[in-house]
Amino acid sequence: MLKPVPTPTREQVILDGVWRFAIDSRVGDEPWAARLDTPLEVAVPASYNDQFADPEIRDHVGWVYYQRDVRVPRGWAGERILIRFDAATHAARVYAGDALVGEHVGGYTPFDVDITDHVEASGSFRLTVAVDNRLTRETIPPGTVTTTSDGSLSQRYLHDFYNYAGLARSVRLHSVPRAHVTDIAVTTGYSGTTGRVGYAVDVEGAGDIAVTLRDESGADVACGTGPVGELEVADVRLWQPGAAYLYDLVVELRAGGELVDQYTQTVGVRTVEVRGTEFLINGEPFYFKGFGKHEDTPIRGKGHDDAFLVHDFQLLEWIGANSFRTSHYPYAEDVLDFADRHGMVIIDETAAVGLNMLIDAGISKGGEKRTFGPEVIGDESQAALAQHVRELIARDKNHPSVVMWSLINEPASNEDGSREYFEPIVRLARELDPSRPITFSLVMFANAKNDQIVDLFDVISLNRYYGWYVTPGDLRTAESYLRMDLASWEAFGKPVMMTEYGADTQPGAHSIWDGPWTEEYQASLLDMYHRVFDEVPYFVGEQVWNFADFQTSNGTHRVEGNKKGAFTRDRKPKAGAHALRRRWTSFGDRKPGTD
Ligand code: GCB
Repeated sequence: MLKPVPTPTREQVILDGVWRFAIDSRVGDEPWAARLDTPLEVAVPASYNDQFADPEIRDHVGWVYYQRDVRVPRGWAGERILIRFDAATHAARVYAGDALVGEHVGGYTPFDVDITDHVEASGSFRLTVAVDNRLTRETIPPGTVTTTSDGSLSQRYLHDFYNYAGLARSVRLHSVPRAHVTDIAVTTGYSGTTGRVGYAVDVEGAGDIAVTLRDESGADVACGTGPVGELEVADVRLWQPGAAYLYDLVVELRAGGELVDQYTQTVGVRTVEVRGTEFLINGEPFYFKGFGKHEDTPIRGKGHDDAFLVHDFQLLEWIGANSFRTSHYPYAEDVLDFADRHGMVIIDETAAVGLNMLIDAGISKGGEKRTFGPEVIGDESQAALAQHVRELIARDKNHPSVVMWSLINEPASNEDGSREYFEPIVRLARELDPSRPITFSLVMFANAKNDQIVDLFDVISLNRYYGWYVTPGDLRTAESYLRMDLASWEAFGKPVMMTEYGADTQPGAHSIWDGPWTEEYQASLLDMYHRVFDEVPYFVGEQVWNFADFQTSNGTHRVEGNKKGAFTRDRKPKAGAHALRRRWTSFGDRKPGTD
């Protein structure tokens, strides 16, 4: 799926700004059929929840309406006219005037709505977007909606981060020529100093395809014709962690000698491979240092914000991180573009979090024991996840920064039914992208003895909370548990990494003892984990939970959100951040002690 960008044949109008807004209970039926009768306006892109000082809006369950008037540029006559939503969380219906023109389910992947037949160049139209925040057993992530005694809806879900909703990413009106390039897929490799860029171009309509590869100075380095081909790049400059290099693949569609469409796809030439117990980038063992993150900031919720993007990457560099996981959903495409340009290594995760009935709002609670089956997480959920994986790989397949797919976070992989549910998903991901390894993050109670799916994956990624949920305040016992746990995975002969470890930490809380919630405790816990990691030869990376504090749903186990951040929600370092910086700046992209 191609991101809309202006080219000699394509234009766009960014529709970000302030839109009219209403929740469903405050407007009549068919509110899209006229100007929304509402005093409220809302910022796009941003989740709507925290923008208002109104609990009925923040905690609303169901549809909300966004509306604005849109003018179509006069030069677009004869073009196809589309609207791209980078995300509508979690489902959307789009109306041009009174007409329903598109629908989408899935809150973190983009979709286009073709409105060519409903609008006219130089005309204007009323754009209404209905957005639904409900999570059910048929959605990814899952949840349950119940009707309370007063008739209002109540939402529960199994992950801990707050269920922010709305239009959290950009909305764009864009034009493409009638005959146009619909998709480009690239694969890369090299031998010696010669690079290889394979390409496959899909088009709608007739025409001849020509491609040119340009280096960063703008010089042509290779060219080809036809929809599928392979280009050789002499003296190739590789895309490396921390040292990005990007080529431009300029794709042209011509008919009768005339340019019909042009699109430029960036390309980073690099290889990724799991060999034995090593994770290799460009044939070199790579050691992941970094975090699980969230898209989460005050007021904006999950709204994408370029200033936070720039600042977060600055902090990642400051702390010596080389990677992060897009926990627990695909992030805005702008984040991956930025990572491509800055050599950040990404584990790209789906929105499949909470496929585990032993967890409630992120906490192990017992409760409903069985996760997989027709009455619980069944075929509809599996179909939704398959569709989500298709959309994720379609969007992100060309990003050199993405080195691995994380297909699930903390499923009940220790339960019967998990293999039947996940095996087809793994097969699908491998079919769609044979070039990247895949992983998933294992929950604490899925271990080397009872896990039923880990053999399907390339890398064993563990989420472990010894010293926090298990033996809090007792780092000595935690250390022995961690050592035993890591040792138990050796027999699998695969690389092992930690995708979550950490401790909630209240900034400003201090102690000379092992006191949970203090800054010293977070730093000591991290030091303890690192001591153990460095003993394990098949260990390939450490990603702390979390980069920054983030908002959660209400509950007595969280104080104003999850506080496991190395940084506060407004990006101030805790003592743990300084401890991480000392460690991570003391070695490069290889495992400590192997340089
Ligand atoms: C986990 C989850 C993560 C939670 C974290 C916690 O295992 O994957 O989403 O935020 O634990 O802090 O409890």
